[in-house]
Amino acid sequence: MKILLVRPPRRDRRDVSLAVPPLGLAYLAGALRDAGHRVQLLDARAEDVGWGQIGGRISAAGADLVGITATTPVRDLAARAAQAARPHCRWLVLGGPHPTAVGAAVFDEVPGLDVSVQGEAEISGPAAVAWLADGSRGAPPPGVRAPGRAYVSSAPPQQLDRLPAPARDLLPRRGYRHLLATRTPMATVISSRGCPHFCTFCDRGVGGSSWRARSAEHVLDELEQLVGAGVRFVHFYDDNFTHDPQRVGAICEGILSRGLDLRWNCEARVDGVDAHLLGAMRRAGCSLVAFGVESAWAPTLQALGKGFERGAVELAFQRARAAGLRTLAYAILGAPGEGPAQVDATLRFCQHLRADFVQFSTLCVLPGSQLAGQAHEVADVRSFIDADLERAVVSDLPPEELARWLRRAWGGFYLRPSAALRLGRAAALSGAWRESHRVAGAAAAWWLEAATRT
Ligand code: B12
Ligand code: SF4
Repeated sequence: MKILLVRPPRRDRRDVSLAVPPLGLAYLAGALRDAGHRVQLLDARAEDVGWGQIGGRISAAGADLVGITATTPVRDLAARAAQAARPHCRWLVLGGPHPTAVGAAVFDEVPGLDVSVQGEAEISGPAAVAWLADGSRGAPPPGVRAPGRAYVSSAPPQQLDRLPAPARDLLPRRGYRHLLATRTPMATVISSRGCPHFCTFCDRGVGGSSWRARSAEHVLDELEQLVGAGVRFVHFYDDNFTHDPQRVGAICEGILSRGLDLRWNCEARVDGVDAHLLGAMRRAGCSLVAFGVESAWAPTLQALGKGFERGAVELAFQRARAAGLRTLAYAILGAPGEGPAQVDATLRFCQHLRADFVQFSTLCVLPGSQLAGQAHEVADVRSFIDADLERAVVSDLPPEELARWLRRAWGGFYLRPSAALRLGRAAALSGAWRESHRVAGAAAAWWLEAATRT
């Protein structure tokens, strides 16, 4: 069968985020190709394909089946892409975190779908295609949801080393950038899936709560292939990269013993690293670790289910700095229960940590997260990096005031000469400077809008 996998276009010019490779679609493409299908991948975001052109591009692919990926903040864009695709294909399929989180409701949100695939799709994706091609006879396979039919969930693959490799050859050659990549070209890698922790804002619907890892050897083989193909920087997007420190240690040793000329970043929990591991990571080319800091206020950390205290955050940042690593802190401002004093404390905490970069957000409710089950007032507060996303924000602070704090947070951190220089250097090294006029424009527009509202 001829299959086209699609990441929908950007909403509009307000979306200034850099595009990183849609690795989930690449994994799915690899599995579909292994099952004997002819697969194409259209990453409209990276290729700058707009809403005016998407229908034409889909039609030109001549696919029997079109598969679209969706996260919740862009679910309406998936619906729009589905509408554009419907006249040009026989079967229309949706997959990704959003359909996984909302179940049968997706058929009302995205009209015209034949099926949605829930969870990881390397096994259920090809099974869905076979079921459709066979006339949709009998019950849909596990993990595949069809309108009006009974649904049976699928178990996520356990032996990750046996999964087909992501079909990166189907991705566009240009268009991918990560602001914190210190070299180009960059790639993303997922070396493990799932996370056993229970942060209340996190939707682990796709990866699940059991941590599954690829072996160090398997990861190293992928890194070696990437380096062979000219890649010089990798961002590990695992939910919990350092969950097994021994495995990370083996990856680090392998990078050195195989002589891989690679720099890389990863995401980690503050309680998942120690000085020894951070030192090994640094020696193996790690340049930055991103940590979820969230808040300086203990009751917020507890309410968010983080499972660590402020002291653990301080220790992790100290150790990372001592190992020569740069750090990114993810901070959440104005979670329920927080007033101005607590938000201000978090801003001061980020400076006290001497984080090299901070990403300030508000607390958003995602379907599939524990927060979604709790009653709350929802507001509409966005910063310039997520101005285009549909997001439900919860806070006890009035929206105007939360917006003011967000503005103060970004400005207070990045308008310091040292941080501004760091940001400029990051933009230059990562190639993001090419898009900096768009980001700067969006930041200025957001700033002005917030200023005129207050
Ligand atoms: C890398 C990443 C990003 C990247 C880019 C994402 C991308 N897809 O290109 C960046 C940094 C830009 C990003 C941004 C954001 N992200 Co993000 N991100 C991730 C992360 C860490 C890894 C994604 C990944 O590669 N996973 C591994 C692959 C194997 O899984 P997958 O992508 O889900 O794909 C599998 C299945 O979903 C399925 N599938 C996917 N697409 C399709 C399509 C079809 C047709 C089929 C059949 C199947 C299918 O098959 C794939 C293979 O098994 C995930 C967490 C996670 N562990 O997945 C969060 C995650 C996807 N992000 C999330 C969120 C909320 C955001 C932000 C809103 C963050 C913010 N600012 O608050 C923004 C919004 C971005 C947007 N426009 O949608 C949520 C989404 C939850 C939801 N219900 O939608 C996640 C799940 C994190 C979480 N646990 O809460 N993100
Ligand atoms: S936020 Fe990170 S640590 Fe917390 S549950 Fe999600 S993936 Fe795990």
